[in-house]
Amino acid sequence: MINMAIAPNLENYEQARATFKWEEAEKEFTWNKSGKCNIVYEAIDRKCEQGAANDIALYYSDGDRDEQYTYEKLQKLSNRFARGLKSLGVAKGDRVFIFLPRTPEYYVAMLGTIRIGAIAGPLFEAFMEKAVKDRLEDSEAKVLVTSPELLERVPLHELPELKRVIIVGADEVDEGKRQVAYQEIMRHDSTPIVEWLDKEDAMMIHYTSGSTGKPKGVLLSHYAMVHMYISGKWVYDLKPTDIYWCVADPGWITGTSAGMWAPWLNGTPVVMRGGRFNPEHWYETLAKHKVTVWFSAPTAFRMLMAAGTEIAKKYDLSNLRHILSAGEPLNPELIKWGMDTFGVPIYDNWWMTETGSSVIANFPALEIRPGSMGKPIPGIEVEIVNNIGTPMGTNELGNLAIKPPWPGLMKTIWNNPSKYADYFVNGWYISGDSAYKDEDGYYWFEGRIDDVINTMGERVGPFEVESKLVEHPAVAEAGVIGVPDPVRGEVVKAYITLRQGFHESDELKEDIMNFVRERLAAHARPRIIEVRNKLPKTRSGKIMRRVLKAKELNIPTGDVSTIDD
Ligand code: 6R9
Repeated sequence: MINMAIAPNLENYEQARATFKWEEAEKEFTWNKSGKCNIVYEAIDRKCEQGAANDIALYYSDGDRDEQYTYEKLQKLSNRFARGLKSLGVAKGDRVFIFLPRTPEYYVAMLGTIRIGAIAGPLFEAFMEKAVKDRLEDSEAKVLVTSPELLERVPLHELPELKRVIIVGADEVDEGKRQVAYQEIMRHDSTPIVEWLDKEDAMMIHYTSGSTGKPKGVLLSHYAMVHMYISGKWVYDLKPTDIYWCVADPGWITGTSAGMWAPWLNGTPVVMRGGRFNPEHWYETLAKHKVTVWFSAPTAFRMLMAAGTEIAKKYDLSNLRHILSAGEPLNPELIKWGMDTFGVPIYDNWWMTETGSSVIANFPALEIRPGSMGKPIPGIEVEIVNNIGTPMGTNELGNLAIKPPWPGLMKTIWNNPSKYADYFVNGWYISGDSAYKDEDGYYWFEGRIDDVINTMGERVGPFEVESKLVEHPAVAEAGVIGVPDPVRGEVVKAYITLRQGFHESDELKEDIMNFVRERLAAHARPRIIEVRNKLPKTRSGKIMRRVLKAKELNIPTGDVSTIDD
């Protein structure tokens, strides 16, 4: 038996891997008696019942607002929101999407939605019209929670399933346009309301990008709470006495799974900082709230590094115990920079939207191996397998794979069971990443196997960008790849051919970049555009991104037998 309170360390790690069962962690939750559960009850209500009602659960600041929320306050606000949703006819299983700036109302809406068994769909604030529409359409969302500014990017006339739009921060709303004011919703009473659910019932949908087709709706269940709880406890090493800031936007999995669920399930207060990236504001936030555990990402570290260490020196950051990183490879130089600047280690951890929570980690109780992702957390079996799902030897490069099931594993891809089935080969979940394992069981990340682009730690699907590019009047065809970038990991590069009558110029390229930025999302816009007379294609007409990439990186193009001409 593993002592649940203490993360496995180097001495007992192997034993923990051999003996830890998720049922042990399940015992910490209420369903053990009732058979039913709800992640919101566990994260918020139960903390109130256990005497933490007046403890701070959330610190929020954005330069304008400066607020604190106790567990009880979040409980009451989310009860009001939940009752308001019910009054609109929202029931278990309905999709409620949230498209808001990073503010406490984001969390209130998430908690209120999930509390009544509805499925929350968190969206990233930077999405533009096309990205918003695709996600609301695919999920058949019934309610959207948004702000007056972001509402302008919601094509209501093209979304007949969307019955109501709750607007946060509007003085008045247009009821004829299906709108209802947040303050109206919040007039409902705050007495407790919880829908008791089966643990496999749906909790939230995060859309994420693959290499082909539209974004995929990754559906996570309430049972993921067990995994998020263990990641919080062992990987992020969170205690109720910590003050924890995860910088990720709740529109991405890191912002919900690691940003709200993992800490609250462990009774750890959360810091949320509104507004855009700004080194001064970030250091000020760390100092002001006396943050002890900070979760960020390599691109942000590189941007802080570029801004200069002198800025950090102006603030008292002595409360930091350690820093966490995920989303992209964490190079050893960054770990060194972290040590020099903050005097604490940065621990890398690997996972995906689809895995629900952390899978491989340099967790604090282990010894860091800089440059590696670390070791699998006990309870999850990880392997390197070949293309037919057969395990490979140590130091052999192959597919990073995981043995299903584990609690955080997605339940399905919304509306697309065949896409879900595509993830599994010979009984293994295939991540799409390539990696190898060393003699000591540490895993080393190599790259993506498919064409998915990772820019600033955010996943961008080339197909979504290509589809948007060809809507521009000047663009005939487009092939999109990721190219290495010293700060952002990768940046989006587009190869295009022009329609008749258009000529290459800097202005035209600028216009095309802006077109994608304004209609899809800022982070997805190509930062480099190269005009070609033609693009490499298969005989069936598919653009061969692999060939573009090989040319770009000066590596062999591989099998080109299907190339046309
Ligand atoms: C949590 C998150 C998943 C993809 C994943 C991989 C990359 C994540 C990483 C990492 C190297 C790490 N990734 N963690 N690469 N080292 N520690 O980022 O989820 O947005 O779904 O992205 O991100 O390529 O496949 P998501």
